[in-house]
Amino acid sequence: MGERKHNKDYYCWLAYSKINDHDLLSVYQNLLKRITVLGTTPIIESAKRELIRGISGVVGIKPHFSREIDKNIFLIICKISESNFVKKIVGKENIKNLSEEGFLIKSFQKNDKNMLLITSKSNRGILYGVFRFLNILQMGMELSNFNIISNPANSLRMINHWDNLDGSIERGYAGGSILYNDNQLTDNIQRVRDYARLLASVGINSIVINNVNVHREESRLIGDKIGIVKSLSNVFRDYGIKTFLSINFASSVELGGLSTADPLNTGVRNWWKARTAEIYNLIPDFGGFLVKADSEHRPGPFTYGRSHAEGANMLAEPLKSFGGLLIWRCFVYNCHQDWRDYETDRARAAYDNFMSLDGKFNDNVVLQIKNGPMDFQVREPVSPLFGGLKQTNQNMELQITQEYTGQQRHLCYLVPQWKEILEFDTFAKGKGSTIKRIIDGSVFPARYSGLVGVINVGDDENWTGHTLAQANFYGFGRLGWNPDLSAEKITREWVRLTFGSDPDTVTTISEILLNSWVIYENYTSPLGIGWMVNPGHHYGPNVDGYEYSPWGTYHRADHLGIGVDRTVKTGTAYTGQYFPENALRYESREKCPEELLLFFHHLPYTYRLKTGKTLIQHIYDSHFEGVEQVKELRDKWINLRDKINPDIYKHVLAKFNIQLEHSKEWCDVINSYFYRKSGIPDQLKRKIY
Ligand code: GCW
Repeated sequence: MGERKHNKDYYCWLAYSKINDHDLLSVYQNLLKRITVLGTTPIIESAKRELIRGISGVVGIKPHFSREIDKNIFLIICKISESNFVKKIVGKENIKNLSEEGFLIKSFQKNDKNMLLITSKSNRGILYGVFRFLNILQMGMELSNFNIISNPANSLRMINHWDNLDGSIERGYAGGSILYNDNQLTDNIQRVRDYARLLASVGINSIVINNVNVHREESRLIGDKIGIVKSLSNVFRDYGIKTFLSINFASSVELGGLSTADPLNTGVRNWWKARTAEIYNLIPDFGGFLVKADSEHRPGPFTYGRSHAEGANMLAEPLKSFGGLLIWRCFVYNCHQDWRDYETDRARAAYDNFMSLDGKFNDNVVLQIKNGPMDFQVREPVSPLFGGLKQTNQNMELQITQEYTGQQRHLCYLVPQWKEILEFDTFAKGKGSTIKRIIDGSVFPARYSGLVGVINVGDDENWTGHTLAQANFYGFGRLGWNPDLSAEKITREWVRLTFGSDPDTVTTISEILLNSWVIYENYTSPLGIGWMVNPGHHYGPNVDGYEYSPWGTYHRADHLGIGVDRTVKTGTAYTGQYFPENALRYESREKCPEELLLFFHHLPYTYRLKTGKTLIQHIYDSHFEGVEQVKELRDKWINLRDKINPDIYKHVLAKFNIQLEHSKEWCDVINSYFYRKSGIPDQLKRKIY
């Protein structure tokens, strides 16, 4: 009905372009003109709408739906419980192996005819199966011999929005909020629906719709502004996505007019009980709350001399009777540090604050831990809380929005970084206790756990500012569903769905993406040191930007050396928070992985790396090299000129031009700084300002 036409990049990986192969096209047309779909729930209706969109696009016909299983219809889509016939086709073994949200795509024969079944135990699973099926069509695969069982590894696959009601987004780099405007719900609800499709297509099943920094206006989302939450949850529900809210720990004071937010105070407890009941009265399948407490000036239980377990459990209790979750962030650290203080170490903070609380949280509380101990830097070790905590539900929080990784002006494709994190072995329960197995609950049993991403979308036509940053969104979803997928596989998939199947295009764009993270690292902050950005907005180089400020993010560079001594022997003893296998590696200069060397050690500029180069020479070289590598990325892109939609081609080229300019600035600023500090010249005598 007169749906607005958008630019191509609006449709992301769901553009559903028509396939070129005529023979295949007529096979598809024949098989898909009628489809059996049983069930009439809203999620099934979404699946049907998606089938119409997808098949109309890829195959060029609009399918008709039948509500009966008929031997003349090739494709059957329904829940297992809808039909005994389907149950038989699925078979006992598959029924046992399918999880609640998983799906099965299975070829079978009936009366000598090939047929195909998409089935699941749940409506959600049907929707996920339909999206996968539409991928299969886009890839132009033959529709026979399928027996795909796909279960999500993580029960929580969650997006966090840092959107504020006024329409701004904290750390948003793609325009304003798609959810709110001027303290109201957006008037473009169709866009929210389109967004829900994108989320469901990569398996996201929950969403927090407002910033963890909950200000005055957003506090009202659990009060007189709850209507906004209800409207959004109506959209997301149809795509199998549960809606959660970030709440203000001090709401009982700011909203309820009480004099305290003490979690052990009966008045406070009753206030939350009543609030929670009212929310569920309006939104019976509401997901729960996310809380940032005692962090960066947000209120929390510390004010009242209470622990974070007491704070979290107080909120979790009333949620429990409605099946809700309480998600509590571990991003708690001292942001009033003095740079002369060499003992306080921000990296230690999450572990120091939460380890002693292991086992003290209610079973519907999930701790949300950032991937690293600092704050989404281009390179950090993995937070030692993963594996440390054994009796606590845990989520890992990743930042899809590129606060410290080029803010969607630079290309920095994060899937390789996330893969490294997920594959990291904590040794918590012997070898193989990888992060991916900790967050999916298979090392230590967890009732609820999973992967959370702070999303990178805004109201720019292409959602993510930089069109290639859509790949981070896609890749996050894919890893949440299946962390075993390789970065290469995810990348090629995304490129094919977004740019079509031309082999040269797929290979080239995949290479561009896969190399971009390390390139970004090369021309920014070396060897795990991080930061060195302009304070506040965090874009562009400023070596001492945070060096003398209270945020605890120091590099400790002087005229002799650089790096933070976090060893047990002579430093802050942060290395001791890891299990021995990792602790010993990090403790030793020689064994420490070089990309993290300065995170763990303070070293002289003359220290020799494994390449034989001195530390200072490495800094010079990697920065000059990083700039050259950006040029190479741009050249590769230019070579694709005739193969890519002209608008997207121009847009991405413009981004690469900015990236190149700004990478030069990084290179110049960093190299001049360290040349001046150390007095050691570049062996290759390149120009250093
Ligand atoms: O990285 C810091 C960001 C803040 C953010 C905070 C957090 C939402 O600079 O903007 O606040 O982390 O994760 O709470």
